[in-house]
Amino acid sequence: MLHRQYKNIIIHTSIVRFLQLLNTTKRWHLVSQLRRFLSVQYGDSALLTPGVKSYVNECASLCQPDHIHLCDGSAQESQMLRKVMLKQGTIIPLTKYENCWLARTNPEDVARVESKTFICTDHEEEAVPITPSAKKGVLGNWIAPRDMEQAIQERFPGCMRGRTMYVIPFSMGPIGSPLSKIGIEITDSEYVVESMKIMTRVGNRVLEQLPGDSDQFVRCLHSVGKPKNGNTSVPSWPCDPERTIILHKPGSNDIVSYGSGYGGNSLLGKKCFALRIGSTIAKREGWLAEHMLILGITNPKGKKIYVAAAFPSACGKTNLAMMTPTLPGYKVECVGDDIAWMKFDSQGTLRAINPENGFFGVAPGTAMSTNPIAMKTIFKNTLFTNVASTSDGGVYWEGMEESGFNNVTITDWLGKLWSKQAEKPAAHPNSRFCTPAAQCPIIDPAWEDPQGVPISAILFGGRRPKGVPLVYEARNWSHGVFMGAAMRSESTAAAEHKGKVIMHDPFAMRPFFGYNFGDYLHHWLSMEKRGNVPKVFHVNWFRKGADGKFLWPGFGDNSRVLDWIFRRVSEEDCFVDTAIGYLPSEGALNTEGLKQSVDLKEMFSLPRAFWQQEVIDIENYFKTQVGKYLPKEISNQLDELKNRVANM
Ligand code: GTP
Ligand code: SPV
Ligand code: MN
Repeated sequence: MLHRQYKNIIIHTSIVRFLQLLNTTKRWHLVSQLRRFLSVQYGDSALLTPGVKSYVNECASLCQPDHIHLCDGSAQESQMLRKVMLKQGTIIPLTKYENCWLARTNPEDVARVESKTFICTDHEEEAVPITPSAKKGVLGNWIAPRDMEQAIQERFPGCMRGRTMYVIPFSMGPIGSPLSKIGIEITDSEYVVESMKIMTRVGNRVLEQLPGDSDQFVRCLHSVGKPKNGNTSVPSWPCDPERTIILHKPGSNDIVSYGSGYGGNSLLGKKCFALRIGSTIAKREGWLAEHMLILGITNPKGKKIYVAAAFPSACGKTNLAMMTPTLPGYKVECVGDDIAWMKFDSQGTLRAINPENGFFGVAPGTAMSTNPIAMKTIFKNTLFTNVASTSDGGVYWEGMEESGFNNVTITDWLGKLWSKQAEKPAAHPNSRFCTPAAQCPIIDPAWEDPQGVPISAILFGGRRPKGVPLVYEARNWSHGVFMGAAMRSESTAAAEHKGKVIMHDPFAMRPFFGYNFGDYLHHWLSMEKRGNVPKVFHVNWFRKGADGKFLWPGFGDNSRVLDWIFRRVSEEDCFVDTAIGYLPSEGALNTEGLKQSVDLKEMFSLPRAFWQQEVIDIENYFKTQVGKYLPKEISNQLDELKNRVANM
């Protein structure tokens, strides 16, 4: 209806460039004259700065879309895009709830593809450690500028023919915050537009933040792509899994993503911008961009602290960020569930913002018994992906059994009728909800504070079925940085890994580093000189007993661990010194009112053989993966741990 040929915007841009040479009044007059015969597209191109305009032109001439749509972030626009998606069969309405929708993807496009994700720098070692012993590094993939250009030229020319190109101006972080950054995502997916409108702040307000004469935005080009043979096997979810590629060029703040419409592959503000490009900006500017949730916790005395926690994908960030404490008198409030940008203020306090505006959370396992707050958040204005649906217009996934579902039929994520006897899960293990953060009933009052919230503790954690205790504290900052570097976790469905293996995932950032991990460690260590560094802890909700069951009930009971951390932040003497760090002293973990009996002795035991092997594995990992880039402080920490473990 409101569309205009893409060619027009190119003509339009040259005219606007000319107009910029004129004074404001003359310009305004001419622009309004021009708009009269050029306005066939959606949105107001006069709002674009010259930098944005030339980026849009560049992308349009490369991708050759039929139409260009400049997103204004409005509800009317969403209505229009939903109509398009309904017609294409990309989404179906979930009539049981208010303004909720379900998307089913091409089954070949269900998770981030780490093996096809690259960082492009002139020299390889700027992006990844190069070590003689590593056949292939696992701390990221490097691509040469020439090869990146070739990859683009092989995929993008004409890839949007027959489609509309959407231009999404978005802010990571509250609009106008000194900690926020702006991006422009170009995409040919309505699903991406609607998801970005939930996950980030989108619209004209964002453009107003860009100074007219500068290019200070991250350039994010995305196309779902077209397979070489022209066949889109699932027309409602076009993609090109064979040629999917996700490219980042930190030097020019460029992200280029082709072939996938899913999550972190296509919602480019998230992992691509806020972490990969973000970490390089943060390094340059002296702050931290991390894969961390942020929560506020108030103790029974009314004292409040904020903590940030890094767990790998699908290891419990959303659940912890929204937890309902089982310990009486405690209150948890949520600032963010996935990403933290942290910077010291002029007083030397580490302050964090959540750059996102929504939650892209794992659906399976989310239930009233585990995460009631998420359940109270997600049943309005939410876009679900790859969950199962019910015949009464609702959703279903593994973990929701407790809510009944006896009088309905269930259709699985592939669109097939499903029964509880089926061997395969109804929802894809990486199925997700995409929901506005503001709807969360325990969203923190300061979650959009432009100054960020003060961070008192940093937690690292992962899925460690064996040997790693529920919680322990680092002896000092360098030891804490070492703990982050030595993190390991069982693989999950959030990426393309097969089977359950214990993988090294330093800082929960392994798939998200934008630059050499050795330099990243130096940067972390340098934080101690920049301000008052928080205490560092390691947590593990996932230790299993001999029966193969979790030793710890987790979820709301994790408040007991937060309570101990809170007391340690307040310098309470409630710890014992051990080989691996400070553990809660006998009786220090509050277990009053625990609903199940917990084998505390087993949960806090430090098996000597396990830790001896752990130290060897860490040493081996550092040697083969980080090599000469490993800071001396970190290898010293490893030596000290090794000595302590030897004397355990
Ligand atoms: P990403 O969004 O991929 O970064 O994941 P996340 O870190 O936010 O993980 P999330 O909170 O979505 O949890 C993933 C899975 O872990 C879900 O199936 C949860 O039910 C499960 N989980 C979370 N917390 C706990 C816990 O304390 N104990 C146990 N046993 N499982 C948990
Ligand atoms: C993760 O995998 O850590 C996620 C989901 O948060 S995605 O946005 O796909 O990266
Ligand atoms: Mn994540």
